[in-house]
Amino acid sequence: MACLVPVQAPVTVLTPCTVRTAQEATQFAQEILQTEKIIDDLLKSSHRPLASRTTAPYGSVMPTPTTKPLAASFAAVLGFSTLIAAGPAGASPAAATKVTRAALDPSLVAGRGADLGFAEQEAENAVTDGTVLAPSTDAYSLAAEASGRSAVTLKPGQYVEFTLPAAANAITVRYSIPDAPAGGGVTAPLEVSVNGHDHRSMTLTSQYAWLYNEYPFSNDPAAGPLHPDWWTTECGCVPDQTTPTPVFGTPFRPNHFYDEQRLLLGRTYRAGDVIRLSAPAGTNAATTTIDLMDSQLVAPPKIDLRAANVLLFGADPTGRRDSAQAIDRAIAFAHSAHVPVYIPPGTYQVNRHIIVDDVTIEGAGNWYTVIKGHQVTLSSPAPDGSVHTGVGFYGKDASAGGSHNVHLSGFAIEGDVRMRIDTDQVNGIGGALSDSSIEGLYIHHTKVGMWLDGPMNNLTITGNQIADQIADGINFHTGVTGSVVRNNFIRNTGDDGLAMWSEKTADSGDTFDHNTVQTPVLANGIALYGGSDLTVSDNLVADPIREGSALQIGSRFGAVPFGGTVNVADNTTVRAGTFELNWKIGLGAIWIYALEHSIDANIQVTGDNFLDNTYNAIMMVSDFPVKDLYSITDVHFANIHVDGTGTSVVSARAAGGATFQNVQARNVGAVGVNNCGSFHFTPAGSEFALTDLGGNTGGGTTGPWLASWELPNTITCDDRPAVVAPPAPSAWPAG
Ligand SMILES: [Ca+2]
Repeated sequence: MACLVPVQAPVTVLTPCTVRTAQEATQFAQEILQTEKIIDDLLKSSHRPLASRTTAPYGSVMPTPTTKPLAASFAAVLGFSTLIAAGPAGASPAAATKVTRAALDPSLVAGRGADLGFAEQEAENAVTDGTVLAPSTDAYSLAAEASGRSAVTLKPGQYVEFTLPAAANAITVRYSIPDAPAGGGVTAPLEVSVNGHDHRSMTLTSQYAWLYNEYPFSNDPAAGPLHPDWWTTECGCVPDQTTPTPVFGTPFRPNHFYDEQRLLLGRTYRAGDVIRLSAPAGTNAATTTIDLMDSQLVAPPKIDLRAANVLLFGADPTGRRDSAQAIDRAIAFAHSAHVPVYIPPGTYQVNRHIIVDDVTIEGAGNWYTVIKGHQVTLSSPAPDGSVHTGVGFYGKDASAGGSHNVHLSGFAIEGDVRMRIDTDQVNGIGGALSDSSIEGLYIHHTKVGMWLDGPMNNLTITGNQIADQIADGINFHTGVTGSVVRNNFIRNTGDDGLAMWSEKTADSGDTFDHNTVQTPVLANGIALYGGSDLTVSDNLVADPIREGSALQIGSRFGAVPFGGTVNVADNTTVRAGTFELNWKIGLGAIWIYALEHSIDANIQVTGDNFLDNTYNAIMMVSDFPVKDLYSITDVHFANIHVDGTGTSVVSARAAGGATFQNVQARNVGAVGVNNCGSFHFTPAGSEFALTDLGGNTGGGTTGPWLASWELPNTITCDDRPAVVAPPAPSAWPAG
């Protein structure tokens, strides 16, 4: 146990009650100093000595009870104050490599999506002697999974370099290197230099990339189809009922090619400084593909001297010893002492769930405090069906009452999940968390970043980054109510980026607001599966790749029907409206899908911008076998810009109807409305009616998108109209 011990007025710090002897005190001090050493290692990857560091160790006497001296010294170490690194002598700052958001000019997405303080620069806009990949949206290709649908491939000895747009002390590199010949991934070096010096090396990995085959996917590039008894789109057949048995090339359906890695640069560089990423001549990776680089100025580590410091309870910040029990002890103490738990900078090994209830856990910031685990195979399956466990912070199960008043902030969770097993609870955050908050985490290499199993109420998720997941980014599953997901950045999920899944019990009163979701390699950017009174607002969704689109409102997966009002307001999507590989038709950037029930809730789609749609902007569809069972009604589109469609603005393949007001379109590649209704093609027209409420202007090669001749229900059904690639999106004239 630990106590609040006044060390020296006016400072009070927590020290362990068990520290009673000089020997124990010395041991404690050594552990603290060891942490300091780790912090140093974190911060001094540059060659500059840390002469400026003048701080006392954690937990020792500080001049004042504030965190200023220590924070200030970290600031100095990081170069926040006067220690800005010098640029090339006599050189004026170079023009910065173009800064983008989701590969778009930021002015096109102002006020939408997340702002987490980093600047995105696409490799395809940078200086390189490598090969720029031709843009493509074809699934199973490096280009399609890249941000902006392009990247740069380096051979050994080649480079790509980015001119910083603003001062930065940290970068994130999104990259892909090949798999091992038999699967399982490889590691390979990437050299990083600034202005031709300050060389350092990153170790890239493909151990968390490269999935193959059919759901739930495989790490084996040589395997034949996992489900020869399933209808398979590549042959348009059921393989094991087909003679001769079709043979599929290998690797079969390779995907999930990319990974990202973060690097603290150890000092602050200036706008105009040039960061070069090089595939060294001797690299074992035949190709190193760089998609983009994010750069930012990371704040100094946060310090909380009044909290229960996990080091006092035996946690090992070097990552060598397992720290799970120590963190448990700190939580137990914090719970009884009514103080937060603090996890200082370092890497902490945790290979199981940390159960949280009525506790606040804060790290020093997600660049400094890393909770990292390896996947563990259980000797026998857990009651929940898991056959593995791994690092994660879990509320209690809803059936046990769930957890309440949990507040997690400022740390990273680095998992070790390489395969999708849907019964495994190997998520970054899990369980039921009511009246709780999750803020400022970085979650990487888990199955799902945050998988919440309700019923539960009032969770706020803000300012988190979730990357390189095997499945979803965040999923509100079953009876999650009154909860908000705001200002989060989600990239490279293996399933939906953000989802509300009302399986059996409705999610209601929830909001996804101001999030950015990029490159989900499967499924949708943002998906609502059933539920009531839901809001999806001011999000930015880019580059969905297959079997999904940017926004889906879907009655499927055993979800309860939609109810109340569903608001989809002021979102921007780009390069969505993908090709559906099973149906072999193009989708819409927003995809409303009645598969298991009719959709008759009040759905308001207002203020959204659908940009550079590969196929359609808007699709309403019921699957063919249920087209006479379910319809889509009470959907209303207003104040929308559609800039570029490969095919139509609206594709209707269901019974029902929708209203349109001030839906302005340009660069439309096919007939404005592709109306099939429910495929009876009677003289009365399509079973889907469009209502023109005025202001629906613009169009493309075929004239106005919503021409009077199309109303209310003219059949214009065409499964596969020619695709006209639209021009790049541009600013919409004012007014
Ligand atoms: Ca890119």
